Amino acid sequence: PPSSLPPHKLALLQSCLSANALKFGTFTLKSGRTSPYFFNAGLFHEGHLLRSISNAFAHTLHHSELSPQAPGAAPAFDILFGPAYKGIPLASTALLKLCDIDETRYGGLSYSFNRKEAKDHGEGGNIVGAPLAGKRVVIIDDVITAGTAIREAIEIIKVQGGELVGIVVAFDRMERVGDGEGSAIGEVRRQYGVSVLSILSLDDVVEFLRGLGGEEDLRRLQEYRERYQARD
Ligand code: OMP
Repeated sequence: PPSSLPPHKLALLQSCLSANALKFGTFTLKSGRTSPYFFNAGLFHEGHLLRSISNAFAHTLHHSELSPQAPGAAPAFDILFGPAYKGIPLASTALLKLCDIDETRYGGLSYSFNRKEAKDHGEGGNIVGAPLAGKRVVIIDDVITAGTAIREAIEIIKVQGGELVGIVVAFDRMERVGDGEGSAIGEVRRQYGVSVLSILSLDDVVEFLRGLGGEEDLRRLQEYRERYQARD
């Protein structure tokens, strides 16, 4: 049967396959788990792929509670923060796409990112783009597995005096953290009380493969999901 995924998810999944950003095989994750698939957002470097992923981020934000659509309502965030390195093009191009959607609404918002190496000369500071102090910040990042990378970004925002209001990731692997039952996204949501959104998830990939008829990959993904899926 054809998959029932919404168009913006299908479009990004098609781009993932054309960029080879979604690979099936045997991979070792940062967490130490052995995974039958891997999502590599660094491969969205061709213009049409960057357009596709930035569209998907902008669409997700624009249709979320972070951007209430009531007449006269303004976005609930000031800055898109893209953690170095992979978050940098994602946050900056997502903002550009938002601006294309509605310049009046999004034209005055900013992006920023951290430097990986501390800078002790020149303009100083380790944030490039808009300073975070006193601003409502949304993190834009590639993948969430155990949530380690996201927690590092949250710490940077805190140290800079920003207020975390949301997180959008391209891919939610929907995994349990360690031996617990909760998902990485669920735990961050509960701990910080902010919306954590994703464009694609493991469930979407399973659904997509079902439509394509990729038997062996599908079986391995379902096994993995059975083993590591969180209950939230
Ligand atoms: P956590 O820090 O465990 O949430 O893992 C997220 C990071 O793992 C990403 O920022 C990537 O560096 C890497 N990763 C991927 O890029 N794609 C995957 O499919 C899985 C991982 C991973 O190692 O878990």
